[in-house]
Amino acid sequence: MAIMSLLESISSPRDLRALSRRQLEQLADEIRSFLITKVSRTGGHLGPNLGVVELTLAIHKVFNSPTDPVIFDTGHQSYVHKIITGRAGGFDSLRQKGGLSGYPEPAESEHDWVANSHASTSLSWAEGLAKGIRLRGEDRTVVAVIGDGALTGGMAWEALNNIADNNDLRLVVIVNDNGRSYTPTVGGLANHLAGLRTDHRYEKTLSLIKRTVTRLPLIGRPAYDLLHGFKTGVKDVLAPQSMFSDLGIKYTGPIDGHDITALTNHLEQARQYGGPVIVHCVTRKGRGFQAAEENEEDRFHAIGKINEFTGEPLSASVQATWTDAVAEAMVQLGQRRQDVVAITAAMLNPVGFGRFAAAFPDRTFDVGIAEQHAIVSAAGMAKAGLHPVVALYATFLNRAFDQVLMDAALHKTGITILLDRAGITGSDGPSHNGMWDMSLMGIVPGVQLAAPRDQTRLVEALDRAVDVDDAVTVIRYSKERLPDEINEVAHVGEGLGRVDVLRRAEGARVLVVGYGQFVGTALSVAERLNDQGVAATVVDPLWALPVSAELTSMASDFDVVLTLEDNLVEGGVGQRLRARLADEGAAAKVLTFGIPQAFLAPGSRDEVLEEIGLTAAQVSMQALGVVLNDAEVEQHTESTR
Ligand SMILES: Cc1ncc(C[n+]2csc(CCOP(=O)(O)OP(=O)(O)O)c2C)c(N)n1
Repeated sequence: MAIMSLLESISSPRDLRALSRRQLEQLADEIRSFLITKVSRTGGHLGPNLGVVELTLAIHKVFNSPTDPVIFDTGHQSYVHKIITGRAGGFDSLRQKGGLSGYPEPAESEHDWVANSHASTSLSWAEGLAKGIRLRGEDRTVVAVIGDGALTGGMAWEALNNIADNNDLRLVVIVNDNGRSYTPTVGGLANHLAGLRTDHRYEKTLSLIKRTVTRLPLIGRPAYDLLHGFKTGVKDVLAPQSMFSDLGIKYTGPIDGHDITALTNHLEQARQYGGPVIVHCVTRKGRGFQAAEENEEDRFHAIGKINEFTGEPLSASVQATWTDAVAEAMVQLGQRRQDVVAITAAMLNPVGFGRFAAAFPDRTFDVGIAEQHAIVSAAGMAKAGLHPVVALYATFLNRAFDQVLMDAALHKTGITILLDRAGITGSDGPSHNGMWDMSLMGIVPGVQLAAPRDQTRLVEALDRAVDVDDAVTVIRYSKERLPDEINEVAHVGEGLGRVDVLRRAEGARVLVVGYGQFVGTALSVAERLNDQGVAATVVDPLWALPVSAELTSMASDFDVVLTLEDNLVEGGVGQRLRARLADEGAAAKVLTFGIPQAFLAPGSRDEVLEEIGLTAAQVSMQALGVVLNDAEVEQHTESTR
């Protein structure tokens, strides 16, 4: 009982102020136990949060949130911040419908300034806030916490470029350096941070200098200038100076990110400096949880439900995922085709490229959290005679839209983009649903997009994609389990125009069009309609984009066409098909079922689908109303527009 007493006494950052160093250390221990117990039951980003316990305590001890805005880059490591800002009670419902968000969420607390989750935006947010605060003449400091992984994203460097030019911005940038993104962070920046971290001669000399400096009665700018002078003096002989200093931004570190005293001292100095300061903290991802610490590759970046003592997954699934199927297909492809290369943006294992990397290390490129670069780099490799396959989570393609459009597509480069986690993903909240990709890709000239319904169709699509050397091919698939094989009973057309008939009903007036993960739903809708005496045929256009002449011609033979998609209705197959049918003067009425243009609240995938009316039961009920009562057709069509 007594062991939880400190944590229970914390309901706001103010409560930290009176705590001694020993009490803060005890609180850190309690928070770690709390996190392990709670997150092992709900799933979530355990490792990153275990790494920032002391850091977050020190931030809230030194700064005055929410007056001083604290921005966590990506936001997956904001659990400790949530605990300290009065939300410990919400952890039983973490990432669940109506529960605590897995990311910062302004609707939850005034201490959350930004609802982020796509990486590398924190420094731009912080720089903007700091400029606003400066112009309004307010006495506030902005704090941004950015990981070494997020620092590989280009936006972070765009922000630093601007920060370096504004030496009176009240901004403290904390680099949370654990050497890891999902897996170890790669690239020149990672090497540079590692150099700073590991050069012991430099560290020793610096600590001597710092001890001397902190003994001097100097704070703020004079202390920094003195320290900087010393560091510049020793840099050439001892170790590379931080590239941040070279940019003209004050830099301090590396600091032990688990030493609360060192952290609070450095942060206090940075606060008093009155200009932008980078505080480089070295932390250990997964710290304090043995199972995580022993997992060198990943350190429990994101977990499902686990045993809180052993770290073993509670429900080890035996059913394969789409990602597993991609992993398998890529290895086979790599053996057959020497020109195929794999590109990942810091997510080698999550996108299933680990096996390809093991088999073909020279042909695998992890570019860091750099989706834009990934696409243009792929275009460059294609021009050099390779066939790059870039795998991203569908939501992160949003960032690279211009690069797909103006670099890859305009230049007619043969690249393949694999979009994992397409469609509703659910518990990561509005930003992680893969619901924009098709609508965006649909306006890019020349793009061909497949949404396979099973493993056979996935492999076929991939084989075809790597044969295309003058256009961008996109293949999207769900986070869900890989469905069993679904064979066609007939098909029309070939190649891009092929449409598989999955269920044929004699005399049917209704056509159900489904693709990808929604083929199962489409079949179930048809069955339900059939049970109500309405015959329906089901087809799968294997290549969802562009909408083919074959699909259009087929649809024109029906009175009512239902399109079902795990993508926005806006810009989806249904809307495009409706437009094509209208152009051709066909009478078929198209009812479009898909994701509404809205930011969807977190929940499980099933809960979200229910919420937006996309379960088979809901779709068939709606469709039935329309089919049985023609007058409702117009109304329904309007409401889904
Ligand atoms: C634009 C974008 N791409 C990819 C991701 C997926 N992602 C989430 S966290 C993460 C790694 C972040 O590493 P780091 O910033 O070092 O934080 P750590 O988890 O190590 O504390 C990645 C790649 C993302 N959130 N946003």
